[in-house]
Amino acid sequence: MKKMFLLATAALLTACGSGDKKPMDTPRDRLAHQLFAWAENGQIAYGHQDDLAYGHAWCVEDWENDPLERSDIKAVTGHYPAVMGFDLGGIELGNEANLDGVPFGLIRKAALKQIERGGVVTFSWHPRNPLTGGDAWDVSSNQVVKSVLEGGEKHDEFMLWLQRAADFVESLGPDVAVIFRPWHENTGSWFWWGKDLCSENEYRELFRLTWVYFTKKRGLENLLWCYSPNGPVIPKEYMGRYPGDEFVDILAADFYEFAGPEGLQESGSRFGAVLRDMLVKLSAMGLEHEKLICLSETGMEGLPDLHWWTEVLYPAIHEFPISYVLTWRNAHDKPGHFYGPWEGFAGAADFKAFSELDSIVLLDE
Ligand code: BMA
Repeated sequence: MKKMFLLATAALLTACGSGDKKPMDTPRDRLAHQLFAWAENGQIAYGHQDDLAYGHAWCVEDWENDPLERSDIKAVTGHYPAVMGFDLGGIELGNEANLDGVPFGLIRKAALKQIERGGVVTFSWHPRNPLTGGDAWDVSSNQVVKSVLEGGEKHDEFMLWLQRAADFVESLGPDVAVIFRPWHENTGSWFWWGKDLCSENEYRELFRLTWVYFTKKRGLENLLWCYSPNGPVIPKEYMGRYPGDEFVDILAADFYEFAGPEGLQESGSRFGAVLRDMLVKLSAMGLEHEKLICLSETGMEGLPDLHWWTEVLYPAIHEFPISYVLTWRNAHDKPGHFYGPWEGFAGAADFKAFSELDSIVLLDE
């Protein structure tokens, strides 16, 4: 599976370097190549959300003067994660800080620091609900997506939201490329752009509108666009909302383990089986569409299974050509809300063992 996928993906990379530019000419080509190289070498990069901004028991306070050297992952392993995620929720309103209180100035500085250290950055976005004024999880109306599309009552306001998000991405400068992963978990129905809240066509239009604005209107060519519905993956459903090959560079999925009443062992093996099945389907779709693939979000809140990394996650993912796997944030203000290890956590040794496996990549420093 790994080999077939890589042959097809090589064609994608050739395409990235086509036209009048030489291959690997642009920051975007180099980012695509980095992701491809990991998969080609049988490696999976490890990613962590908000890693440089805060951890389980700390938070950057004076970001302008902070060297951004703290990281829960580095404290446990001696290395920074190879991939870091940050969220743009709140940028659409012109807020100073995102929905989790992380200043956008800090997000910009942390993203640039991560890239300077040789790592990769991915942005998700939990924007407010433009029709009701609620948050991203406000699913009280199924008219929201429709309202922001061309001709809809919120279209003009929504274009201003896109403008503010694009301004932020542009402020990173022309020399860096990042992964952008808007409108995620869209095969579930917990965000206003979710499955029961808009038609397949409306969703595709939302994604394309965003792509066209960033890429064509603003000329922001330094993005790799990631399409990441939630698992389990049902190809017909996954592809039913797929915006199209022209608008997407990475096929991904978000999928979490929730400990059920059946006990950790059972829940881990159930999760592992569904995850493997998802990755089989994602690999096949990646092959067919000549796209990179990744596990864009995963984890188990609070890691009650102290051997989750080596006994559940790794066995489920290691045979698949995913470029990276990202686990969600270690909230500093909600003690049980963490998905990565931290210094002093009972399961830290298991993460360290996972991070030392040949195929798992963290940064050198
Ligand atoms: C969710 C939780 C929330 C957070 C949101 C956006 O999964 O972590 O606390 O606000 O992501 O980061």
